[in-house]
Amino acid sequence: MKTVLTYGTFDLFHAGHIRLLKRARSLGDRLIVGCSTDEFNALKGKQSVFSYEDRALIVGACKFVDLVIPESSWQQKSDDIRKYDVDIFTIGDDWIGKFDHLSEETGCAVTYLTRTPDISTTDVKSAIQQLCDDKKRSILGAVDHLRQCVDRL
Ligand code: C2G
Repeated sequence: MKTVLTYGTFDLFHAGHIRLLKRARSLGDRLIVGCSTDEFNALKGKQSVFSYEDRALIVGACKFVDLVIPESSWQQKSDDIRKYDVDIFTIGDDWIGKFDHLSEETGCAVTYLTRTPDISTTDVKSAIQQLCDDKKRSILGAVDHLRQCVDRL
């Protein structure tokens, strides 16, 4: 039984997250995912749309995921690797090299998976913001048109 471990925020769950979890799971027989708590995200300078409870629920419902644990500190990785007897630590290559030290510390393999291009939670947030701005502009345009009509009465 090969155990794989990865971590992430997984906010506004998207295809990039799914592809990462699918490939991570294919490296072994069970996949454990450390989902960042809201407090830890604050430390990372991130604020999620969905709460930790909701993000953990969504990640846990993914068929590639066998167990979700809270991620509340940078230091917990080597403890988690020992606690869950992890064989492989993996994460997207936007973190390349950042966790190599875990293999020296724990003996587990460390591998980075290529990120899915052209999709990110930040992009999803900007797209939603754009939709809101467009809607607001059209409403303001309509109000302005109505005001002109009233002025002509
Ligand atoms: N990811 C990906 N392709 C994307 C977006 C994300 O493969 N287009 C991967 C990331 O590389 C990461 C995982 O999906 O492995 C989760 O991404 P985030 O939610 O952005 O996680 P992050 O905030 O980077 O947290 O201790 C490590 C941190 O918890 C990582």
